[in-house]
Amino acid sequence: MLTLISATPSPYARKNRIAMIEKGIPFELKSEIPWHSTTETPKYNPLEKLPILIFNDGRPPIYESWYIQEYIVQKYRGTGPDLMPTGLDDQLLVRQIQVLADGACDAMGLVFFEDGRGELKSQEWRDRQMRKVTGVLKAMDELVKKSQGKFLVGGEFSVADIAVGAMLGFMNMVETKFGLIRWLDEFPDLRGYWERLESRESFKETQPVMFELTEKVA
Ligand SMILES: N[C@@H](CCC(=O)N[C@@H](CS)C(=O)NCC(=O)O)C(=O)O
Repeated sequence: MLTLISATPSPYARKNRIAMIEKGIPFELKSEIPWHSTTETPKYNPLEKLPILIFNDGRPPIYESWYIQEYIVQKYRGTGPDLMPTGLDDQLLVRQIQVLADGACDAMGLVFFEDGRGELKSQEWRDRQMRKVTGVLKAMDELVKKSQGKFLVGGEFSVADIAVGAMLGFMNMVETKFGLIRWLDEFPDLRGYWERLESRESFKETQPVMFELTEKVA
């Protein structure tokens, strides 16, 4: 049995959860708050970040969400859907899309922490991060328009769709819960694509839920 260390709002861990559900790989979910003192993340990942995939047979744990996706795709080829197109150019495009989706989540995470810095907050820094988020949303909207109602790469559902869907689910949570961004009405095509993804069982089972940081980050 595999164990995934996850956090309930994490778009990164959600990608891995969705991939394993889509492929029918059984795993145990362990939800943590990686900034709290009780977190086990430093025990497994020197970067102290989740998601982390733990094996029960002595293999070392692996971390970094795109890398875990790669592991799942390569090691579980033949189990469930491939989640990766066959041609090299398409595969490279999938990885490029993953970079953008993760980067948008990274930038939004930085906005959160910047907003928590009180008088030390830099508006310029915050604007810079938000520009990245909207830049990625625009780029994804263009890709969706090109894909003409299908999936993003090669017409097949892949880890690129999972990355973009998890990123948009995170942005939706940020919009509805905190009002930090408005994208739902600004990108109707992107919204339609995201809503189609959210209707999949794997997306329904992994809805992001915000947690409360009750400890000072140390
Ligand atoms: N690039 C990493 C980002 C993971 C990440 O930022 N995870 C957050 C939780 S959603 C975390 O563990 N943060 C703790 C920290 O930054 O120290 C990935 O894709 O796995």
